[in-house]
Amino acid sequence: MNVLTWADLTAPEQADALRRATAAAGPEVTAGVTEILEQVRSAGDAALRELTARLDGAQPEAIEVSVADRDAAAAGLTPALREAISEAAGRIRAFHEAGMQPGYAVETAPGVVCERVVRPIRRVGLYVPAGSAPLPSTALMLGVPAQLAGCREVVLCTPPRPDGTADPAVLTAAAECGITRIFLVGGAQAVAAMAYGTESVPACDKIFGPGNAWVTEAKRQVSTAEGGPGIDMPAGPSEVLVIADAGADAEFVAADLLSQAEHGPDSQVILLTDSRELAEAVASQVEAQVEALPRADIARKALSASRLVVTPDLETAFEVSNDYAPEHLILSVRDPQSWVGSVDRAGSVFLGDHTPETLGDYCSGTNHVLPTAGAARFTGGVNVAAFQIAMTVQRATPEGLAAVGPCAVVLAEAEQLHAHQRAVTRRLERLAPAGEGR
Ligand code: HSO
Ligand code: ZN
Repeated sequence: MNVLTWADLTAPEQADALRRATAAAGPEVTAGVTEILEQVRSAGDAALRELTARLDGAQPEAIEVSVADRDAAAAGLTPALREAISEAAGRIRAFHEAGMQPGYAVETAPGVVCERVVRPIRRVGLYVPAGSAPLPSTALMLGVPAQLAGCREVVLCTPPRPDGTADPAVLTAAAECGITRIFLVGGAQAVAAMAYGTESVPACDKIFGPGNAWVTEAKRQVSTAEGGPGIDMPAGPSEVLVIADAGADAEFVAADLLSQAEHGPDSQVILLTDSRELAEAVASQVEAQVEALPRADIARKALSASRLVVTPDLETAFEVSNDYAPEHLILSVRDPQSWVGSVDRAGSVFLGDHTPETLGDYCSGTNHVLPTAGAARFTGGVNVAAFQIAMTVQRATPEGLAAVGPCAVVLAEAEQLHAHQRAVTRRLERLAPAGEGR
């Protein structure tokens, strides 16, 4: 890993140092996805069976997992894993529940009450990937807030294993969140099934979850089609940015960088530090630690595009980080709490030497479905509100109409929308017929 010196870089070189590998799908993925969507839309379950056999090399007995099979899955797990799933779910539930926004009502003028009422999205589709490894934690991160929101129907799609069955830990996590409708479908075909519906998979109103380029492109295509479902957010390759000072522990920083690098060859890994010694120590720690990882090959690929950058001071490091808007930001600095005010763009922030990203990935309580590719400029991660619709309700009494109606009349006049205007004036006239004053 080579170390860059921020102050020595020209502006274009600095921009280059922050550039992400493009998350946009290439033309073959775009066209391939369009074809899969079309196939599923026209042939339904038959298309799902054919695509699953061809792309996943699996032939599940049935597309849907029975609740009995779901419940039997937990028996195949070690007690430690069973307990970890429910322990993590408990903390994710506690954190997400505390963040739920109740409705509210405001009397904006005498006799005019405006309310916000919250309704669950009726049917949501959760995608739980299993590409290079099944991710039961993702089932919890999506299933818990869906359950708290009160979604009437929660559908979960996950790719089958080569023997045609589902990963038992994913099934157990789904059971933990009360999910009963689980389908053995992966990739773009899963997104197509949840968007359009097939004989067995119900069409969903909103589709959530991370996935590879095919899944991401499929979400993009179905959500931009007329009448298509909503989606959570663009979920590109995962990212971590660490800001470290001279007092940071190089061994821990390297371990955090590697935990991100092992996700995939396109994972984005960045270290910003005001200490050259620390940057060099981290570089050699990474070399030493990567050897022992079972996923060393994947991590090495990601590391080849990683950046270790020495900034003139920590303030510059925070500016650079805010420009980059990372999915995960780790502050390995002394008194990290005092730096939180300097962060205004990041998906999830981890403070100090004892808060590895891994805690947030699994079990501290926060969500791990977070904005990547710079989307932290305008959104946070998945939360209960993402599974809800905020609807407004209002009611005016005759006095209320008399109080605010004239304001609408003037604005409607300015917009030359006379039907709008008359919807108010006709009523006002009834309240105070002409000749009765006013
Ligand atoms: N770091 C990933 C989430 C994850 N890590 C799942 C382990 N399992 C994206 O935020
Ligand atoms: Zn992770």
